Amino acid sequence: MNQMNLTKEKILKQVDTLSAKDLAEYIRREVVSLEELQKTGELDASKRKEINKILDVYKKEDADKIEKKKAEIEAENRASTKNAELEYIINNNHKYTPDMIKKTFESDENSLRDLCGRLDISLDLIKNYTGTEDWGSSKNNTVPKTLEEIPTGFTDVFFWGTSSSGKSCALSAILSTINTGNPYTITNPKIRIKYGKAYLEKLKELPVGGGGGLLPPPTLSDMTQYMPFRLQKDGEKRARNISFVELSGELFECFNQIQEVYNGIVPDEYLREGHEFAKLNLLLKSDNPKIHFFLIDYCATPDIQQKKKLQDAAEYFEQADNIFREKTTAVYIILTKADKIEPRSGKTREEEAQEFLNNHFGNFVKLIKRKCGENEIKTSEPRIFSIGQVYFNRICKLDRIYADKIIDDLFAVVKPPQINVWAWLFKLLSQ
Ligand SMILES: Nc1nc2c(ncn2[C@@H]2O[C@H](COP(=O)(O)OP(=O)(O)OP(=O)(O)O)[C@@H](O)[C@H]2O)c(=O)[nH]1
Ligand SMILES: [Mg+2]
Repeated sequence: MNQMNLTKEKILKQVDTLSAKDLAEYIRREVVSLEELQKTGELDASKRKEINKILDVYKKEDADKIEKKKAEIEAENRASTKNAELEYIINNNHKYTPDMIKKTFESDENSLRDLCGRLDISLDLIKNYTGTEDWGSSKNNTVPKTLEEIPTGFTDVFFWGTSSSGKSCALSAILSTINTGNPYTITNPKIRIKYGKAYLEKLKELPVGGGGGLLPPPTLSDMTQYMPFRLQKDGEKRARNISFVELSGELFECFNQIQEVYNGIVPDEYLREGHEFAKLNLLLKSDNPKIHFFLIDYCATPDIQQKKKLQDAAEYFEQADNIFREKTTAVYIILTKADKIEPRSGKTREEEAQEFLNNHFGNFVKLIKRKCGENEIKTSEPRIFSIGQVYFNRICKLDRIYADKIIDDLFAVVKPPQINVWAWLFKLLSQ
């Protein structure tokens, strides 16, 4: 084919010499029309027929091109709608649970895979999610029922916090970090009743790294958990005996009722066996050394309720004076869900946290510090804590950095059990 750059006038002068293909091409490009060619009288019938044949092929090619383009645009639209949907879900993931996600993508595994890929979480966590996993929180054997039953030689570490403040998740992060075996070892203590064992086993399964793991479900309201275990650090000769106590969030309702309804007096029903308040009282009475972690929820809504409940608890601690006695060795205040703090420019997350605590929980923090000072109990400035990235409320990509800090605190405060030389000699001689 020649250059195909003739003007209409030139084409019309060369109708008999230009090929049918060239003429058809000029018609396709709308430089000239078939009628104009015919009017010159130079277009013979066979050439016209041939031009029409070529134009039919061109028409079909053009129609195919249009169809292809249309299909491409539709696919792009579909992808951008899907993309927008995935973006929305990612940015608002706290509004979803894993089962909602599972249902949304029931018949679209590709998008589910895409979503999990973008969040870097395991697809199986969503696919296998049932919401009814057994977390070993059967009501049997969760706490000792009498003073004699409380294992001796342990340091009891209490985790306080209103409902949903992150107690179970923090425990899971700490126990899973210990369970990595780096640089710690966790073993079962040799005690008759295996308190809270099934729950502890489940909590320590949260994977560090990889595609994330499942967080514990909300704890039943009437469920204090008592979990004794042995903790050892590489290079140390002896393990420490520790019991983690997850207190029920319901206790804070009790503190609130004591202040608001019962004029500061603990009602008899709270002291009956089986009541969460009675369980707490019993555990506080033991001779074991005690550490208390008070968890404050950065994300609690409405925050005012948490503030009120902590204030009521603080008033009760003042009056009952059974938390800051000599058996308490350390008290810490921890602001949970700190990954949700978005520091303003020039500020660190820690600074934002201090400001938040001063503005909202100043009285509570002051009271705890004062009581610790009066009783020579170890404490530190309130700290932040996070379990890592949380998706769909139940899936976590664990970041062990904050858990490691709490474990450091435990190693600093909890002493390995002393060897009783006389008991050891007696045992040796009586063998
Ligand atoms: N972003 C973020 N969310 C968290 C964190 N810790 C806990 N959560 C969320 O808070 C929810 C409640 O946490 P839990 O550990 O169950 O709270 P809890 O204090 O044990 O609650 P109850 O035992 O039911 O009173 C979890 O399901 C998570 O979705 C955290 O560090 N970061
Ligand atoms: Mg819980």
